[in-house]
Amino acid sequence: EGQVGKTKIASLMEEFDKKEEPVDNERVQNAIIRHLSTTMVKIPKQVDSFATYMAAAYSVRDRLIQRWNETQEYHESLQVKRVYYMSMEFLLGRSMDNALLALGLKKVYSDCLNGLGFNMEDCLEEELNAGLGNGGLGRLAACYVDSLATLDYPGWGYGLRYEYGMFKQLIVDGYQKEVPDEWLGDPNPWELPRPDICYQVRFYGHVNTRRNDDGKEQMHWEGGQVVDAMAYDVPVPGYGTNNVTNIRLWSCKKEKLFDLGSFNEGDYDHAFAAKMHAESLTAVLYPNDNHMVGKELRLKQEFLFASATLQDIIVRFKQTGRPWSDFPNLVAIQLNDTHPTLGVPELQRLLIDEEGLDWDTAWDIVTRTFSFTNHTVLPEAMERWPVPMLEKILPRHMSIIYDINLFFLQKVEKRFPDDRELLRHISAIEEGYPQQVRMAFLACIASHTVNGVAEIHSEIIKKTIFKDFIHYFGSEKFVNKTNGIAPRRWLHQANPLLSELITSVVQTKDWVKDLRLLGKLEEFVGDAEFEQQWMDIKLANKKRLAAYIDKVCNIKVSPHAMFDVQVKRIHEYKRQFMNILGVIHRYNQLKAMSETRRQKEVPKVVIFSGKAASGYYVAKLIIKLITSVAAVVNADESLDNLLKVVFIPDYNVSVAEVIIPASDISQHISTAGTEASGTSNMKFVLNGGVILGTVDGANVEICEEIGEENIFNFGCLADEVEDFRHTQRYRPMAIHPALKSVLKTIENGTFGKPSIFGPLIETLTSGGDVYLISIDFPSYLEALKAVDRAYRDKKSWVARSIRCTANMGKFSSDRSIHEYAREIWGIKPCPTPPKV
Ligand code: B1N
Repeated sequence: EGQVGKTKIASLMEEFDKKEEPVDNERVQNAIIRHLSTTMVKIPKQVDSFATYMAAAYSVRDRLIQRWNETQEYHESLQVKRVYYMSMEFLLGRSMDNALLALGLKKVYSDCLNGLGFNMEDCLEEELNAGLGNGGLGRLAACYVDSLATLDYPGWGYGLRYEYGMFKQLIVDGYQKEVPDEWLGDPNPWELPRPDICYQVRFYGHVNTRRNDDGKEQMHWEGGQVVDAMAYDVPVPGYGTNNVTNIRLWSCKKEKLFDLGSFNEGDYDHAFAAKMHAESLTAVLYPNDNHMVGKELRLKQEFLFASATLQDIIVRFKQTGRPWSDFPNLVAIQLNDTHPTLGVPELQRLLIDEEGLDWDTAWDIVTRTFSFTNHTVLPEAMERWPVPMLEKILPRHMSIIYDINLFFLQKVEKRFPDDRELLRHISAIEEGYPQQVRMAFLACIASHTVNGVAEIHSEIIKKTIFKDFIHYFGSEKFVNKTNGIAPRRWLHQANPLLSELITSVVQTKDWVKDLRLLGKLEEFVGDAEFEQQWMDIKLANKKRLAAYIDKVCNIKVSPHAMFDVQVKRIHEYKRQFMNILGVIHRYNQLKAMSETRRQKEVPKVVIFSGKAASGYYVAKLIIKLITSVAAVVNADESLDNLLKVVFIPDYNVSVAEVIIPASDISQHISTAGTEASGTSNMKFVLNGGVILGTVDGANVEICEEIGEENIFNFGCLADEVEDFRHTQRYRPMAIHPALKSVLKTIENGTFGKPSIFGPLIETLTSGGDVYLISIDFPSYLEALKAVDRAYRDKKSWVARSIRCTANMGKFSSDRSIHEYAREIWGIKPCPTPPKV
């Protein structure tokens, strides 16, 4: 009876998922109305644009769930190899517009919403931003999942479901103020809770040795504290395909701290208070970009993430019934930087302690499964965990790490006998008080492939952090995978006007999935009508941004001025400080000019946006300097509106979608060798914006693709940096006259009490100018002049802008993912059959 029932259910459900609700205005409208009434529980007079957005979102979600089910069942039935992209961060932004475009539903929904008396833009604005990441690394993970889905690759993202994502940034009195980010709303229509997918994760405790049935000694990790990790699935639709990929995010249930005694004694309130106070491990994202903070809670987050993910992957593997030796044939795991590296000892532990495999068999599986992406060379970002902390929180893992390292060092010693220096350098355990585990080394030892994120970066890591590993492993293990961005979000969605123009001249929409097709735009350089349309669209996007600036900053800027943009995390190495020093220089120049001379200058709006880590004092001072300069410059009527300075608060994915299409020029001016890749540089150029940048990260490859006449480069080169740093350290006062006079403007109180900025200026003087602002400042000013000169020639500027977009094909995340799939993961596209 039960069997018959089950079969019936199975076949009915399979049929249900295969048959998608046809797309027509009436059916879509019905679905929205149904969700307004049932899911949202609204009566007509309560319906507003938020309720309507939510109802529309639920109706889209219904379609996504069916396709999700189909995709997962299909991949499971074929037992295809999957990649698992493990990342502590996924900066997804909003989902609705992306989903509508992917499913080809934008027009129908737009019509329906209009029919109901709402407009699409207003409804889309109701959605909260999923900001589960700091910056480039987290957004890259989101773009990569978009490409996995779009290209039909079997793969999932794994991450953490922070209750609070990246903080909201307010600007109060010119200073950054952090406010908690309640991104989840209640409820969040874009996540599917999975209360039945739950794993126990242990902390602390001790390790016992026991003999198993065949007399072998086995380790068991016991006692301590156990928390539950529960899965939430976020469906990610591919563009123009039936595939829907999954991002599985773990949420830590509040620790079960019910005091049963209190309940029995009738002290109900007190028992609850204990539960409410127990903080969840997944409460909040650490807001540090390119910086490690060695907090116990962060280590616990990393382990919760690693353990739940590996347990889940193993459960799924076991369902295939295949032998353990097949594990690497079905599973590839990518470590997004070192943050998920505890997955290495955790997989080793699960295989030997729980599944009874021997060390060598297990280690062979581990090393054929993992690969690792390095995203930074900044020393302060390198994860190192103190051995005593690991011993306390994860005793079994610490002993496994010791063994991994020991066996590794034994092999190194065999190859290079009597080289104690090499052993000390290459060890995953750094000597010192206390000893520390170098997570990048552990990840490297356990991975079959290690990659950097742009050509220049991949070369640098071979010469620096992984130098000794090349000596031992050879260089084949170290490869480059230049980052990419999703054309769906960063052109098609963010810049609908330009997308439409592109489609009309490329004569196909296929460029959304095949970005090299943009090459066709080159043929339209010189076509007067096309160039006019190109400029009109840039102007329209600048008007959109000007309206946003007016709304959030209460500053009026002219869309006819040059928009000069630097938006990214605030960091000394990214040198927003140098940018604002350049602005002050410009301000002084303009003030010193005669009226007639001034008439010839290019009006400019300098736009900044970005967050500083909450504990990063110098970065916060940089924000204060920018807002202080802005206040003075914007109020100065003698400048005839030739210069405006704007700091747009609370930079996030949605704000980026408005800013990026509106730039004339964008600045990517990190000290050479410090920015691993950068990805917003790609987004700006794809939208016809020109780069002013150093010879760093992906700027180098962008220059190769678009031609050096279409980019403004300046500054010292990566291989000169070491020497210059040395000189700067010992001649800190060797400061260029132009820079000196700019510093004087700050010190004489032009922008408020000079003492406020003392610590910032000291980074240049007594601080040794680690990021070489005083070295690059003169060539930076020259480059700014060159930009102004070029901008005055409108005809050649528009040609340059078109050529920029035309030659960005390489930087699609689709290209990156194809490379990872073929050269690292060994996975193949597996398109879910289309709907009948
Ligand atoms: O990763 C991006 C690159 O494009 C950027 O150049 C790079 O700076 C960025 C610790 C990081 N590297 N390291 C981090 C983030 C959070 C954290 O807690 C480090 N982010 C990057 C994508 O490759």
